[in-house]
Amino acid sequence: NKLYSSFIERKAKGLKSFAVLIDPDKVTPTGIADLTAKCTAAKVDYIFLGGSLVITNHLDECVQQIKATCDIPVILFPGSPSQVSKYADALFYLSVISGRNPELLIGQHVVSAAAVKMSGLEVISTGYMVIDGGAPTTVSYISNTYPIPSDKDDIALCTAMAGEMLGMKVIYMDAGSGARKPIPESMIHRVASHVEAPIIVGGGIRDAEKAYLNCKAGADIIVVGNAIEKDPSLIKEIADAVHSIPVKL
Ligand code: 1GP
Repeated sequence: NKLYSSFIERKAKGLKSFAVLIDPDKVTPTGIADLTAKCTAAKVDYIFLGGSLVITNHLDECVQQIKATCDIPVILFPGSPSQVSKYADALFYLSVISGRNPELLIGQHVVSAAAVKMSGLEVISTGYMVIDGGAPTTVSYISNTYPIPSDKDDIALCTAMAGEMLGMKVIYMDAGSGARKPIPESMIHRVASHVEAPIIVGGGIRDAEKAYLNCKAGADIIVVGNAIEKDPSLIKEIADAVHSIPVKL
């Protein structure tokens, strides 16, 4: 459990982490090399790899290219049960606990369980919470679930607590890729104050200031995809902001 242990160790020290999300559908081999060079220079902590669709069939190659060009751990963030690659370091085994779609709570897990087990990947049980991002996002459409309203901090908290008590190891709060409105700090703070599991926050984060404020509010790992695709110089800016939070003494 190397990666999960790194989450726990970093959280205990108050160290915040920055993850760059790569969508396999949106990158080329040269694009990957450019991106991983920037991630290495910026000291990015993790690379998350996945997308809601994954139209192309080159997940294995994509992971291998990332691994060949940097030492940053790659964690699969699958949008569907087919997105498993043994070349990655770990896999978020996501249960969409914000929704009431049984397929995404347990159905697809049953379908993919044998393949996941045989892959030998480190499996990180993840309570995945979709939060309303101001307009329907791909994740709310594809998952066929209602997101948690962004002003219902207590619903988010109780959902995260339930996930943690069911044994989920991390809580992933996501406004959805390209969300108009990222998750409010008040909701992150409410969840973080009563949940011990590491908290990943993403969706619609476009600048270093929001990443910093989310960390101050209690997020442990900040994930950014869309904004970085548009402006790769943000990788360094956001990484520096996330890493500027002082460690616990
Ligand atoms: C989506 O949390 C991620 O699942 C990242 O969202 O692409 O909006 O940064 P963005």
